Amino acid sequence: MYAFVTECLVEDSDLEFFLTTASRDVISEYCRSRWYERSEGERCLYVPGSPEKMNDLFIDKLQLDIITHCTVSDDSIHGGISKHFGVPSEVLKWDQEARERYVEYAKRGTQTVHHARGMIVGCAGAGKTTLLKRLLGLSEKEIKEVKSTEGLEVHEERFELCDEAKSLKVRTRLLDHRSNEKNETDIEKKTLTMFDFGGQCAYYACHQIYLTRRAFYVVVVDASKRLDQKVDEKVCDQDGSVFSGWTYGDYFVFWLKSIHTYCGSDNDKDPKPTVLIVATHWDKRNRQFHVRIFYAKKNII
Ligand SMILES: Nc1nc2c(ncn2[C@@H]2O[C@H](COP(=O)(O)OP(=O)(O)O)[C@@H](O)[C@H]2O)c(=O)[nH]1
Ligand SMILES: [Mg+2]
Repeated sequence: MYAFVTECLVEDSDLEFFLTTASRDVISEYCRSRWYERSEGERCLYVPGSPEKMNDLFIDKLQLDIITHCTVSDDSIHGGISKHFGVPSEVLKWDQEARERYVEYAKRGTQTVHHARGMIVGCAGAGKTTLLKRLLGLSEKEIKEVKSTEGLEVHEERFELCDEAKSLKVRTRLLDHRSNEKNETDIEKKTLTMFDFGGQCAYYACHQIYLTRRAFYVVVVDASKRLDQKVDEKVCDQDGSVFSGWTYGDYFVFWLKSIHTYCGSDNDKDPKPTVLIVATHWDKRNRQFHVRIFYAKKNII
């Protein structure tokens, strides 16, 4: 069989015929995508990446099982698999066991949920938590009681996106996670979870774990401060850390760079993360602020 596969399938049309008519088991056993690195003695027939139709036939034949097939170690086929099944490309980078679990669940049936994630980042004291509380519609009195954020606060599915009004609505009835109860209308809703990152340097290392391409970012910056001004030690204890002596501008650049480093993609076709810059303390703003921020931003992205 192997001799037939490698010696008789010379033309594209032969391969196309083979991919269309051979059994799934045979294709699974012999076929691999173009840049797959075979192990010693492994017998394989390479399916060319172009014309695209060949890869599509290969993927279509194996169906969801291609996600757990060894050919996934070649990332040149990831785009095709993602497109075919709507599988996020991250899944294809998971280890074998995790991909097997994914396929097992996917075979049981899938359901589309619309859920977005927003990350509020920036220097300690910039006004991140205050901004979030305002979005949550809290009173001025409640906002004034805001305590400094320790670590990370997750406001799970607290907002709902209203398509018609193109606005956000604060959700009053939240899900009961203990019973994991989600009814049909809950599933249809487009919800938003916000992550409020504590600005203290001590947490910075673990923040990076949460940075994901599948989120939008709000970088908060205090407009009352000059970007070349050193951050107040009382607000952010940097002593003895790599952040020692950092300015407000350094933090701003740090966050923009972190987002682009951890949330960018090797593939140029993937959308870039959306970043909103919010200037707080506008009531006490520094007159030069907008000009400075423009230049700081220009130098990095
Ligand atoms: N004047 C003024 N004070 C603000 C504004 N936003 C936040 N603050 C104050 O700045 C301090 C730090 O705010 P907080 O939201 O805890 O900052 P975070 O560390 O970035 O979460 C608090 O005392 C807030 O009341 C603003 O727009 N104007
Ligand atoms: Mg905070």
